[in-house]
Amino acid sequence: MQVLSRFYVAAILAVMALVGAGAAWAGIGQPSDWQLGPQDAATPVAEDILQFHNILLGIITLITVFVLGLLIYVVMRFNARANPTPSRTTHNTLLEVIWTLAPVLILLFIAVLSFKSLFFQLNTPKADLTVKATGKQWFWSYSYPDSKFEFDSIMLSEKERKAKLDKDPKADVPRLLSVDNELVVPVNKVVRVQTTGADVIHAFAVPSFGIKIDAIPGRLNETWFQAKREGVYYGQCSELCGKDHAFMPIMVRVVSEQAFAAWLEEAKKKYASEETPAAVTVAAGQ
Ligand SMILES: [Cu+2]
Repeated sequence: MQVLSRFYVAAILAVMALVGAGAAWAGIGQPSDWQLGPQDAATPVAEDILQFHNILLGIITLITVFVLGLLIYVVMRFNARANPTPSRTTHNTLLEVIWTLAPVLILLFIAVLSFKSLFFQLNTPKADLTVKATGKQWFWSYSYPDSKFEFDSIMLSEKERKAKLDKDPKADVPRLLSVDNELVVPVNKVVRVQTTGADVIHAFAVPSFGIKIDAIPGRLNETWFQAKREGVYYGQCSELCGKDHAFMPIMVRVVSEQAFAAWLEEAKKKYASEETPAAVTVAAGQ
């Protein structure tokens, strides 16, 4: 018996250590090895979602423990040996009212919290910058409507990744997430993201920003984020869109306001000169 209880204590301690370390393991901007739970939050919306997630986790843990306790009690108290002559009682009005009302109240509480979160996510505050993400088979195009340029963002192949790593062994080029031209935005600014699809339905999702929104042909969807920390944040297309659905990652670099202004000037020149209509490229046999 003692060996068994020691085993249980060890198991409970191990689970607690895992849960406690989960926060430390959760990657910011990208998944990390042995991660438990969602990626760390980098925006107010993501923080809100994480908080909601933690509250729900508390509620379902309490309910599960309560139901398990009831089951154990019934098994111990009312088995044939402990209770040889069972009572024939049916119906208990008070009990029935309680077990109907309690779940309703719990669900109402969850509904109110989730509506609050939903409004927060869908109500874009006054935006400092607008970017438009167009999902294509199978890459993203980003445009900055205020600055009138657009560019394609294509996943790095294994060869391109290796070349980058050869040049700089410390380069942060996660497999299947790194791209050639990433979306660049300033830190602490409200960025409005408009999404649409050029061919089929895609979805623009960045876990650390708490955003996931469909990119639908013929429609303009909108979401927003306000990154609180500089850094690189990754996401993926989250709507099954064809054979290379898994290979159209999203990479967002959040930089200081000065760095963004400098990048914007450069990008205007760089992407203006690359404006070759696709038809011309095809016609030239390239
Ligand atoms: Cu897609």
